[in-house]
Amino acid sequence: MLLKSCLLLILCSVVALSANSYDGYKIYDINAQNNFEKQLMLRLSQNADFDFFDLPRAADAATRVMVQPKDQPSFEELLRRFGVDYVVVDENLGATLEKEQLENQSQRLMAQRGTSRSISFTAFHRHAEINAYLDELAKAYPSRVTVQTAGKSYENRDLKTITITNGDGRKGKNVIFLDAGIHAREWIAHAGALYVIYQLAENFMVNAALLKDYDWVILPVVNPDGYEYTFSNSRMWRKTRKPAGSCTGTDGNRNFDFHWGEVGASSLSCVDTYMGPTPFSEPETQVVRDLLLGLTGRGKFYLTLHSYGNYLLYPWGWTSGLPQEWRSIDEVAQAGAAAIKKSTGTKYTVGSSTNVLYAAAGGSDDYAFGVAKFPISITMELPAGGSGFNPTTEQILPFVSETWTGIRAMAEKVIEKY
Ligand code: 0X9
Ligand code: ZN
Repeated sequence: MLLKSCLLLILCSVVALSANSYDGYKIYDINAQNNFEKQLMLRLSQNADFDFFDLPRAADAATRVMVQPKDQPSFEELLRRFGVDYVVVDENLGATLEKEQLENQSQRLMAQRGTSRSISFTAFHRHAEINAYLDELAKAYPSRVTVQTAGKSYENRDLKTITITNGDGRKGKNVIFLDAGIHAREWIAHAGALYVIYQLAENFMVNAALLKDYDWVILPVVNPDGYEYTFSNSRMWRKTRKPAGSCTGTDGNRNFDFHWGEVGASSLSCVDTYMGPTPFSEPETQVVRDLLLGLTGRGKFYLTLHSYGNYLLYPWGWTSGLPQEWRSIDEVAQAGAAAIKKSTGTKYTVGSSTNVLYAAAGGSDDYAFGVAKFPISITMELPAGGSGFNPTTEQILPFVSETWTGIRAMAEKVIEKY
């Protein structure tokens, strides 16, 4: 037993060391006070060396940025020279992540003991475990749950969807389509999708009303290659993993063919918001496109989970103009925000992507609304944990259950309206 846990510990630390590429990385909170300082941040955000966790916004100037050791002296010098207000919120991200990784690893192993399920809400799980969970549900509830492989990722991983029904056999019902994890590092989003699946499939009696006239189709991991890479190599990876120019990966949420590349997307392949060489250059975005188009007519609500920032965003992301039907989408999003506020007091900001966050074209939400004709299309940015993308394992359950409260309220509103 002792030997076994020692071996495990050594294995864990080897994994931790190999996965820790953030030694000495610092995270700064920048509080740009005036237009000049905001422009300075905007400029820096276009440089691939600086990782802006919450991409600089037009309205709110506070922004969080991760900087590698070699750039820190010049970065701090620049901030000082221009008198920009900043604080260091993590002095050594590598050390933080190493501790968290060991904790997650032990929670993962503990969670799997004594249960027939491959996932839990006390740890972040690997892609293989998530896919195994979907298969377990299909086996446990064959009359209500089916799992399909909708396509493959660039590295050949299965992109599995789970369809949850009430088992009454009625075909052609309206559909709520939910996905998560187009951005690899936003782990709480993947967990949020799993919690929705858990509620609908395993807590069916309580949630039966949500499945009476609607089927749910859920793709919990849009970008499995990126997700696995955040475990094995680089925790803060955002993009897909297909080689692109001299770098790797495309921002899936800039790769959809709707006003592609017009605004808020980079044509430089090393930048985190790289739009890709062509629209739908990535097999993963092709899968989402085909699922969305396959649901045109039946698909009433598209919800895509991201983190972080507590936002419920709707079209458009490519322009500050609003779609004619914005009031209906706003009503649904407001219902979600109000339900969350009531249950936990957490505040969500509701509005169009461009108006409350920033303009960024080529997103899946705009495509679902503008091309696949989903009347309600919403991006939900879950709350931050740790320095943003790394909530602790104890935060998972409170975050995802709160998220579920919001999703349930939005779904109820959609079901009432359509
Ligand atoms: O920038 C994004 O892709 C999303 N924010 S995140 O911090 N998770 O990266 C917001 C997307 C909002 N929708 C569009 N701009 N279309
Ligand atoms: Zn995201």
